Amino acid sequence: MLGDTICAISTALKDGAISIVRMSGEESFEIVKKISDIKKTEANTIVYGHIFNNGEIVDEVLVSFFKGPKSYTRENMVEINCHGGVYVTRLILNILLENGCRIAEAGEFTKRAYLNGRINLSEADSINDLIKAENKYQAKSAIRGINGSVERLLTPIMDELREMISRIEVTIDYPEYEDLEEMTNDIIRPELKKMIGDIEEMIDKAERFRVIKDGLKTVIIGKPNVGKSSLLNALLEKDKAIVTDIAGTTRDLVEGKVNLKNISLNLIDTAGIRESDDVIEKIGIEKSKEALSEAELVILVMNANDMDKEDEELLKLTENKKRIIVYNKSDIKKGEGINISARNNDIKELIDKLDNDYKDDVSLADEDVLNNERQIALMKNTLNELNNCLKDLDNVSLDIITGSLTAAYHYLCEILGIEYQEDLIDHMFKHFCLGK
Ligand SMILES: Nc1nc2c(ncn2[C@@H]2O[C@H](COP(=O)(O)OP(=O)(O)O)[C@@H](O)[C@H]2O)c(=O)[nH]1
Ligand SMILES: [Mg+2]
Repeated sequence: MLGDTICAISTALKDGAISIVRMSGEESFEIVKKISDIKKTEANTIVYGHIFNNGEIVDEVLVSFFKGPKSYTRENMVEINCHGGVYVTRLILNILLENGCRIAEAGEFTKRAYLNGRINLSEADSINDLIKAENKYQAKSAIRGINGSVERLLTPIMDELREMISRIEVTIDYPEYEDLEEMTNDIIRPELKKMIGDIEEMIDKAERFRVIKDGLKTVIIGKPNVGKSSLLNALLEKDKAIVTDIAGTTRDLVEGKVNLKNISLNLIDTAGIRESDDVIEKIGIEKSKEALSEAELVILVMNANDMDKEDEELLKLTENKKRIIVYNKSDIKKGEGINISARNNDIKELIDKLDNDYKDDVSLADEDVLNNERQIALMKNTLNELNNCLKDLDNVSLDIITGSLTAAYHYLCEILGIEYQEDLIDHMFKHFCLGK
């Protein structure tokens, strides 16, 4: 238990049928008794009653009582269902504050759930992800996360790693100990390689799924007048960017989001890249190059009837990027590859290509995958440590190897937010007790 009793309005603060004001902490049942005519505060019941302020009825409410540890935070919790007006809801919150509650910080209920050991850190991440989810993939992966997907994913690797560390430790500290096979580089190397392979796959899946969930940062590039803005408009199905036959019309970046069947694109239309003396256009071209460097996908637009040196340069500029080359103005002339006519909204070949390229990744929604940047970054740290280990295996002593392995293990614990030392020590202790 963390001491004080906290409260907050848990529903959106606008007019609605009902609002929920929540409390968590030792005092929460007592506080309800102080401010209402409810005297029975039994666990797992919903009680009808009235809240009072200076002897006057403020609202007619339904109050749910959750007795810790069987509650969201593992503490005693109360949820007051009141009428949904903003005024009444705020008034009830104020009455709670005047009667011994403290206003909760953002996320504090979930933080208590974590600190009291009901959920791990990755599950807390997922609760936040679910609240913020904007599409079915984000929601699906968040729900899996709340139900322990990351722990399921990490447990086998953590078990292997822990086993490896403790076996090496025993080899170092008890060379005479014969029940356990002595650890040598020839035993460690293949195990390490397997772990590295598993982790690489995990990171790769997480990154591919992140694109499915959050959309792909896509930049439309091409020389002036090839039809970039027309393509943006066709994809967005509305006239967002200005289209003219004057080269250099688009000077600012124009953005929009489009949801295809399998993938969402966070689209940016750019100023056509070319040599220019116009001051404003030049700034636009700089911005285009910047957007290009950050892009996860480039759609390079060209016209088959008008290919020249500028197109060659753009092909070169984008050669190390993931890109799709499209020939626009196919009504005039077709090119070798994907043909579209943006002005006529004939962009099916491009859409099919995009949906097809990402169709396999969609099924990742039904697998356990790392959920967010924090987890992916920590997983990359783990990978780094293990790669170092593998590299140094023949050159350094076993205790230095255990140092790297322990660091790798530490990062995995950090993903789940668990105390790594205790966990490791427990495990090693078990080994030491074998027959001793
Ligand atoms: N014939 C033809 N003209 C097009 C097509 N797409 C765009 N245009 C025209 O090409 C000119 C330049 O288009 P715009 O989208 O502004 O090109 P941007 O400079 O690359 O953004 C405009 O006059 C468009 O109407 C197309 O598919 N076919
Ligand atoms: Mg344009």
